[in-house]
Amino acid sequence: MALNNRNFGRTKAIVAFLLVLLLAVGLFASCRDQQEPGSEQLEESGISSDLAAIAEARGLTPDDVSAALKTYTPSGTHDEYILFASGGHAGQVYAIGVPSMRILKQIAVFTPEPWQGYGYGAKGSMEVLAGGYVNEDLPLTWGDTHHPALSETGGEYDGDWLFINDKANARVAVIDLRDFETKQIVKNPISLSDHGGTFSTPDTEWVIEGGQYAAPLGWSYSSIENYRDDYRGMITLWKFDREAGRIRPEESFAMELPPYWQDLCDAGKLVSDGWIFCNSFNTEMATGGVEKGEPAFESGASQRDMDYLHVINLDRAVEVAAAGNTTEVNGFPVISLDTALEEELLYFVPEPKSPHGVDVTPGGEYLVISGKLDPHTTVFSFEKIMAAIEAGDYEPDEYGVPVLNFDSVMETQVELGLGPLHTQFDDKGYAYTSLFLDSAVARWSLGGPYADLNDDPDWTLVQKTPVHYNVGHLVAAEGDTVSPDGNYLVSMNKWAVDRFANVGPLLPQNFQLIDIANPGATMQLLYDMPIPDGEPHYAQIIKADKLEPWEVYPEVGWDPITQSVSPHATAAGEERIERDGNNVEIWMTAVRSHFTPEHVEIRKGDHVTWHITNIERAYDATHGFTIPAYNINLSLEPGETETIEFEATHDGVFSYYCTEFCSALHLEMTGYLFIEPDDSQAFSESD
Ligand code: CUK
Ligand code: CUA
Repeated sequence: MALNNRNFGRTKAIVAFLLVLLLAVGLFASCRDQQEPGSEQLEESGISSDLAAIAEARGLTPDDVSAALKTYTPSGTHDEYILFASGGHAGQVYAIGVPSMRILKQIAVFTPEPWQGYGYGAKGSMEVLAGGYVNEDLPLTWGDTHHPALSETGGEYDGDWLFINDKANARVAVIDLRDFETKQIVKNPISLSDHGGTFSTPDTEWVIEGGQYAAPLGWSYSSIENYRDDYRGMITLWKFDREAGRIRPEESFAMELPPYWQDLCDAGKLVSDGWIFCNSFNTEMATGGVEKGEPAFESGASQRDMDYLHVINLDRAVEVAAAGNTTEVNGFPVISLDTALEEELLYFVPEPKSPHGVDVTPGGEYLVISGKLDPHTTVFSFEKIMAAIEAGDYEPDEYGVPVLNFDSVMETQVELGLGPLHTQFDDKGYAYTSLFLDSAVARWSLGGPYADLNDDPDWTLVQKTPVHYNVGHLVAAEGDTVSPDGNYLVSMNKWAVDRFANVGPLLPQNFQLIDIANPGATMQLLYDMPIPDGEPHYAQIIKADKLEPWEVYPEVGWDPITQSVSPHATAAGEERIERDGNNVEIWMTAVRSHFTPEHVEIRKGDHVTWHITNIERAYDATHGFTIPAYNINLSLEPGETETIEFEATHDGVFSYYCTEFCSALHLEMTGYLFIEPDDSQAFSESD
């Protein structure tokens, strides 16, 4: 009850605060002509407002003040949405609060991350990272994350899992949203790079990983002279096991595609559930070689007026794969192009002009595709595509793939501006398309079943708002679901140029938060957020209350990889060191403010297995653990058990300590690892 009273008092205070600020905004709006807020007007209005004085002193316009009001999130209050953004070549994922745009976490995925103890000795994370190596001899310590995909139930984000691909090395990672940690990385068995991933089917049965740059399948070699015969595109369907929280490679499969460069994909939903759509470019099959006098890719791959939208019958492909009608490539089942054609799994739709991306409307009725070199966006009707397939309204392309008649399946084209790329949707019948060359976001009205949701004419550009600069993807709240929220839009800009203080020639990217809630009003730019760490491509925004992450691990001794109690969980009083020949095994506990044991005595040449359990149950009582020189750093969240394993190759005295400032006596949370020289007469071998 006392708590409720406090909350009530707090709510009253917030309401009063907003009223004063709104008065100030109204006041500024009345002197909008001048743009510069003037103290005279403030005084004339009879409101002597400290807040207005602050706004004036800072040179804030009425728009600035309203943007501040819409984004300011007082200390202790939480954001309404969480945005999961790829970290681009940082190889990670960001979790960002919306509308505050506060970074809440950088989730380590393809790149080791010492604070989280990811890839710095913790055995589970080392194994997750190693799961994505192309080859044991070629450890990979980064990725180029592109498209995060939240798991879905019935086409709605369910807040359970997050997937993301690594374009550079063709890998897919699985992140568990109970603890926001990466649990699995799978390497694509047939391709060395990808792009059209990850996208989730409406019930997360499949995680889509489409290819991009064609190459011989199975990581093999063939000369570029053999491009048309030996180089291939692909799409991989990873089977996701929700119970286990893992991709099942043994139940997954791929499909061979012509050597066009498949770009982005999207899963059908509702009326188009069971189908997958991927755009492509370079159906010219340009092979580059500018240094040899051949046309450069940038011109060679932009000759034709049309490329091909790939329309893939997922449901039937699953049946074909399950029936074993596949060939093995690198031990992985692949539906050959011939089989795909025989089984009628693949169709093409001509799409203008150097297309990028394909976005399915919330009800699944339309596919929106923009041509980078075409000022229009093109809308295709799924119903018309099905009818054209049914009617045999197609001609085969060079590889025998049926190409549907453009005019038969096109619903409409909407002229938006220069360099249209990606599209998102709201709940009011509007679509939002990024315009790379215009550096703008276009709002346009949909038709068909969306026509009655707003008063604007169907399929019409309504408004454009400038962004800064060179927008790639944009993302709307719940924007890829069957029921977008229509609240916020984030423009993910590639360039920042002059938006922030100069920090040298490598500039941050710029996320710009835009208010799209009111269809009658201008889309309002609310906030600029620099991203100083890699180039995020795509993001998804989920309602924060759909996420139910743990505050502490459910039980003491928790292994976050198996999500169950570790066999090496150690309770207070059970700490011990055991030796078996050269194998030393240590069971340690961590609690504010000591490790037990504090002395660990071993010999050079020992093989060390070291288990540490954080026996805390208090929220946020994380301990770290590092051993100098051995490249080890762990993060032990409350309840967590971690294991490290290493060879004691160098003798000396090593102070291990807790790397999280956990308590007043954190500096005392330390101990000595004594590694005796193997020859007890010599202090150090190199002496
Ligand atoms: S791509 Cu980056 S702006 Cu990799 Cu999704 Cu379009
Ligand atoms: Cu535990 Cu610092």
